[in-house]
Order: sequence, then C-alpha cells, then structure tokens
Amino acid sequence: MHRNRTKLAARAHAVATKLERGGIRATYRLHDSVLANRASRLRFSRATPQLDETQTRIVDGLRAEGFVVLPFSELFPDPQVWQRLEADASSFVEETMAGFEREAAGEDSGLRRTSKDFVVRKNAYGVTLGLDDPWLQLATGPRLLDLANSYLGLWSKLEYVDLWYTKPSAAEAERRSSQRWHRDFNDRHLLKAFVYLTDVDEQAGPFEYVPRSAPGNELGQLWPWRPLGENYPPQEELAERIAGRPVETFTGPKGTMIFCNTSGFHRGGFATGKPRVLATFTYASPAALRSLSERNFTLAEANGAALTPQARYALS
Ligand SMILES: O=C(O)CCC(=O)C(=O)O
Repeated sequence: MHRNRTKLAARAHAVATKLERGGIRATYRLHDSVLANRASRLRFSRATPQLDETQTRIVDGLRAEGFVVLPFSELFPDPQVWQRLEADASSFVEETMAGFEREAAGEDSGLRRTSKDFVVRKNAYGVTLGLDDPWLQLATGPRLLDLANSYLGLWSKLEYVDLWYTKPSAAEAERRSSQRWHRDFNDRHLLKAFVYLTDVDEQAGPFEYVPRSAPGNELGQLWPWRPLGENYPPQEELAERIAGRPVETFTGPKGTMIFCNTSGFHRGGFATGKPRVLATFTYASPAALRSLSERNFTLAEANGAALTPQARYALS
C-alpha cells in the first residue's frame, strides 16, 4: 500500500512537473512574441538611440560573432569612472579575504555564494541596491544601456549586477556547472558584460566563447536554445562538433571588458592557479523576467527623477 502510494505520488509529481514546465514555456513564448516584448520593442523603435563609433562597433561585433572585447577605457575614457569602480572592487576583495580568514577559523564567513560555491559574490540574490551603487549606475547609464537595447532591439531589463571572486579550484578538480560549455537558460537573446578587475591569464579561469553560436547564428542549431531546453550538452560531443572552429579564450589585463550573447556556448571560471575578480551585468528581455529568470536585486526606495526613461524601465 505504502509503495503504491509512493509510486502514485512520484507519477503525480512527474506529471505536475511536466505541466509546470509546459506552462513556463508557453508563458515565455507568449511574452516574447505578443505581450511584454512587443511593447518594449515598440518603445525602442520610437526612440532609437544615437550610438557613437565605439558603441556601434560593439553592437555590430555582437551581431556578427556574438562577442566583443575591448579595454574598459575605450568605452569610458574618464579615469575617474574607473577609479570609483576600482575602489569599490578593492573593498569587495578585502571583505572576501576577511571572510576566508573567518572561514578558516571555523567561523561564519558571512560570504555570499550560490550553488556555484567556487564563486564568492558581492550581491548574489536578494540584495537591495540604491541608485548610488557604482555598478548599478554604470549598468543603467546610457553608454551601456543604449548599446544593450540596440543589440537586443528593445528596452531591456537589467536582470543581474554583481562582482565575483572566483577562488582557484584544487589542481585535480573537474569542471563544474558554468565551468562547462552551456547556453544560458534566461532568454533567447541576452547580453552579458564582464569587466575584469584582476589580470586574467589561463590559470585564473578566463571566460571562453564559441563564436557564432548564439541563436540565429551559424552554430545556433547546435543543441539549439529553447525555453527550459538542454542547455548543457554532452561536453565531448560538443567538443567534436566544434573541432577545428575558433574558440575565444578571453585572457586579458585588469580593465578588459567583454560583451557576449551568452545564449551562445560559453564557459569559464575554472581557475586553477589564481583567483579571478570581475564585475558582471545581464540585460534580458521583459519576457525572460516574467517566466524564466529572476532579478538578483531589488531597488532601494529612491527618487527615480534622475533616471532616463530607459533606465527606469530597465530597473522596473
Ligand atoms: O565564470 C565564467 O567565466 C562563466 C560565467 C557564465 O557562464 C555566465 O555568466 O553565464
């Protein structure tokens, strides 16, 4: 009797999961094609931003290859912008080091991590950010937001803002989670920006990308992106399918900035010899936030008067 009930419960659970997943997929598709994204595409088409030469080069590069890499100072030439960010990054690194010491002493470290325990995060999930947060300001300023919206062809949502400290894994460690090739689950097209805050060489777990693997590009049909699809394909099979093709490995000095459509295949953070510190932002469509993903922060009660309509939308 007990066994039957257990079997029945398991079947009911499987059916419920299937229905739930079907519902999430349908919600995503509806918002992508008709509801949320349509309105945000319209907003974009009514006020297309004027991009300068650097922003245009980034958007064109993203469309062609799915990634662009450049020095942060090319997009933000004012050294004060970098100094402010670097000061904040230094505090994060100091706090992380202090947390590691507490951890080593068997105390509560206070460090923020998710299931990806090799990464310590400044924000992780559930944090409240104010408009004075330097990274939030950067991500919602027109230099980044205009190019993100132009690439995505809509008024995007800022979904994720964080700093990561990636701790080196043991020498014999195997690649885990996002250290393995995958497509991000969040959206059919999304834009991530990474800013290296330390020098990143092969031993610091550089970010890597398979050019032209985003949906709609040449390799977009390789284990194609689908809502709740198979986003981590068998790694050896993938390696065989992309053999002989270029793979971008983004080693670079502190201040390297990478833009990438991570619906294409990417991996990184497999640090083996030294830590890697970076800032990361994600821009996605409204449909993604309504169905597949979750914003990692809430905006502190703020007078949004200083925000552009695009920034207010990105944070709403
Ligand atoms: O840590 C890395 O370089 C990979 C990050 C990643 O997979 C992601 O942000 O989606």
